[in-house]
Amino acid sequence: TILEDILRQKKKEVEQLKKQPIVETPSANKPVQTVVHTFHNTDRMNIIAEIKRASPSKGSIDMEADPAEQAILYEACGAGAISVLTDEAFFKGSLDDLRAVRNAVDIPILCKDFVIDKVQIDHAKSAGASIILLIVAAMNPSKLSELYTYATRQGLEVLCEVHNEPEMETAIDLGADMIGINNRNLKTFDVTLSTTERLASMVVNPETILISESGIKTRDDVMETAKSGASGILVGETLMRSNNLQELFNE
Ligand code: IGP
Repeated sequence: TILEDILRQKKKEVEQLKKQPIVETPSANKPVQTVVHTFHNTDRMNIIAEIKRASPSKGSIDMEADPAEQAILYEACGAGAISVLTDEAFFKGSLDDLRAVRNAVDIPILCKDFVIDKVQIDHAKSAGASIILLIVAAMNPSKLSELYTYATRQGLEVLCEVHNEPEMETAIDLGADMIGINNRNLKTFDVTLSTTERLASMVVNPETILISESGIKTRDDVMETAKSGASGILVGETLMRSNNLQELFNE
């Protein structure tokens, strides 16, 4: 599967990363709000807007995008946070994109990558991320718990991503306070928003923040995820392709 291919590549990258010095971006020390706090205190749908140049399922989306400019637009439109795809091999992003975004805006930044080792967390934090993604399907529960604890102790927030019932069980057992439900099946690339409805219904703790991820295109899609219990949505492609962002956000 694509996830297996990506993880095989990541293991190699991690060995390289371990040899590289960690360079802290000055703006990485900017004080930022936690999304868990802000998302709890709004009535409207919270949007995590993604910088995404390309993807394995869609190929190139916007290779020429200027991450700083795009981030400034997102922030001006009212995004609650910005997600930056930093994987290079499959998504054509980089930690340099993340640094550029950190310099450009003051809202929280999610480092969107396939994290399997602490060293990636160190580099993400130094580049200015305040949230990291941990994909349940990418590792066993003990590794997940180790990385979760490590990130939290560094003062980072964690978005814990799930796609099916057993993964949701794992995320709940972990005590994750922010769970991302990925509507895209990473094996088939099929997208079904009903995934959000199905998995959201397993969460009983009202404090848990649910983010519906992938394939959100229209106002109806947003309504559907809200009805399922999502307090936030993660949107990439639709925003990257839009030339009228303000309109999309206002809808
Ligand atoms: C955004 P979309 O369909 O709006 O472009 O999807 C986001 O959910 C997607 O990029 C994503 C992702 C991931 C990418 C969700 N989980 C894990 C890489 C790794």
